[in-house]
Amino acid sequence: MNYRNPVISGFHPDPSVCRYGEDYYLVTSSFEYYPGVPLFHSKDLVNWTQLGHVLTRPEQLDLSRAPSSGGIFAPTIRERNGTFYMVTTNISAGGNFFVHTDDPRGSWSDPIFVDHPGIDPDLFFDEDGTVYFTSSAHGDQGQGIYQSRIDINTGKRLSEPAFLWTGTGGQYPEAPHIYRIGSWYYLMIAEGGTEYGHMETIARSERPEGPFEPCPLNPILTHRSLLKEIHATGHADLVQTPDGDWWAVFLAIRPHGYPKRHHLGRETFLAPVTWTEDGWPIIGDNGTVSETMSAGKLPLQEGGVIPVRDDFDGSTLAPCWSFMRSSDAEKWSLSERAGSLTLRGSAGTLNEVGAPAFVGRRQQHFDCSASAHLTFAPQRDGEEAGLTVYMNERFHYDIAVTRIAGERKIIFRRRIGSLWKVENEAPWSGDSVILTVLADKGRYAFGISSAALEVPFWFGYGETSLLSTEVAGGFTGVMIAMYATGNGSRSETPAHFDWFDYEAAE
Ligand code: 6LW
Repeated sequence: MNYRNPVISGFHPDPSVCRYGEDYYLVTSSFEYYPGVPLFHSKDLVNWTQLGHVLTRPEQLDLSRAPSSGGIFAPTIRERNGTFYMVTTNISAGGNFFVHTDDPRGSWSDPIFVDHPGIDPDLFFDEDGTVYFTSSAHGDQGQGIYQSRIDINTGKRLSEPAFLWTGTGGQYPEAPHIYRIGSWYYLMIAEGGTEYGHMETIARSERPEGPFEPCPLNPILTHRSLLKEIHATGHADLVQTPDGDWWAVFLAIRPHGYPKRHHLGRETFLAPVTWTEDGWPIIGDNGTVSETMSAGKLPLQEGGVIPVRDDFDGSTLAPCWSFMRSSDAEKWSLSERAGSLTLRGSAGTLNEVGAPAFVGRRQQHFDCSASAHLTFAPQRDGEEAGLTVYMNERFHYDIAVTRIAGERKIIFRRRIGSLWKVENEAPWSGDSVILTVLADKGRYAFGISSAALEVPFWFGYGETSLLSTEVAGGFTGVMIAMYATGNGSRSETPAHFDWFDYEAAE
C-alpha cells in the first residue's frame, strides 16, 4: 500500500513525534496563533487526527508581544514512564520551557522554564535517569548545538550549556534531537536554513555529551538543488514502530510557478528510514522523498474525516480553529446566539500586530473552497465582518460586510505589503450573506451568495503567490478566517457566523 505526502498538509512545520504503545503523538509549531502547539494522534503514522493543542491556557502561552512568526517555535514531544513532555520556545516571552501530562488528551501542566539559551529544544532521557536539554544557540563557540543537564522536576539547569556540534557547514544548525539506538547516542540536526537549502545531518557518539563523529553520508535528507515538486526537506524527528521499523517525520514545502513560491506554509511529511551496515540512518530514497511512497508494514487505517461543515452547535470550538494571539472572551462567543459563532470586532484591524476578533483554520489544499454564512447588520460606519485569506498583517485578502457613509456594503480588499486597496464594493441590503473563497494553485476567487442568489457572484480575485512565504516572509502559511473589526473603535454590533464550510477539491 502507498501513502501520500504531506501526511499533515498546510501550515504544520517543525514536526516532532513520539510513540506510546501503539499510539503516535505529533506536535508542530504555532507562532502567533492561540491555542499553541497543535497536537495530533495516529495509529499508523500516515493518518493523523488533531486532538487539540498542548498550550490552551494564558498561563501557558503569552503571545501579547509576539510579532507575526514570533511566539512559539519548534516543539519536541517525548514520553517517559507514561508521562508526556512537550518542550518548546516562546521567543516573545520567557524563552525555553516544557509542560507535561499523564494524559495527552487532557490538559498539560503550567510551563516550567529552563534557563538554557537558544531555540528548538530537545529533551533526552538517558537510561541512568539523566535528562539532557539540547538546543540551537549562539554560545561560546558561535552558532551551534549546545546541551545542559537539567532536573526534570524543577527545570533547574544542572550544568553549563556545553557546545556539541556545528553540523557539516550549512547555515543555521538547529532542530537537534538526541536518540540512544543500540550502543550509540545519535545527534540529528537540521542545517542550511529552513528554505531551499534545508537538509538533515547526523553524528554519533558513545556518550550523550559527545564528542560526536559526523556521518560520512551527510546529508541524510535533502532536496537542495534537485528538480522536485517537494523542497526544503529537513527538521526531522525519528520514531520506531512496534515492529522495529524506523520512520522520520520532517517539514517540507510544495512550491509552484516560476520563480518558485509556496503559500501553504511548511507541511509535515513522512518517510521510511533505512540503516546502513555501518549503523547510519538514511531517510527516504537515499535522502529524497516523493508525494507517493510505500507504507511498508504500517497498519494503514482510516483517518479521522473532518466534516465539511462546522455548524458551531457545540460549546467548544473544534480543534482546527485558531485565534490570533489570544482567545479573550469579549471577542467571541458560541453561546450569545445558539448554533452560531459570534464575533465582536475590537478597535484593531487585520492590518496591525494585535489580537483582532479572528477565528481561522489553515488552508490545507491548493484546490479548495471555504464559505461562511454571516448575519451582520453594521450600525455604525467602520463596523466590518467577513472572511480573510491571511498570511500576516501585511499580506491578506478580505471580503466583508461593512458600513461606509451610512450605507451598508460588501467590500473586497487586498493588502499586499504597502499596497492597500478596496478593489470592489457594492451596496448590500440583506441581513445575511454567504461569503465564499474558491482557491486553486494560482488564484483565489471571492464570491457572495444568499438565499436569493444561489450561485456565487464573483466579486474579486487575488494571486496566491502574493501571499507566499517568498513574498510575505515569515514561518507560517495561509489561514482562512472569519473576522470582525470596528476599524478604530470597538464594534457594538455582533457578527453571527451560522456555519463555515471547508472543502478540499483534490
Ligand atoms: C524553527 C527553526 C527554524 O524553530 O525555523 O529556520 C523556526 N529554522 O528550526 C521556526 O519554524
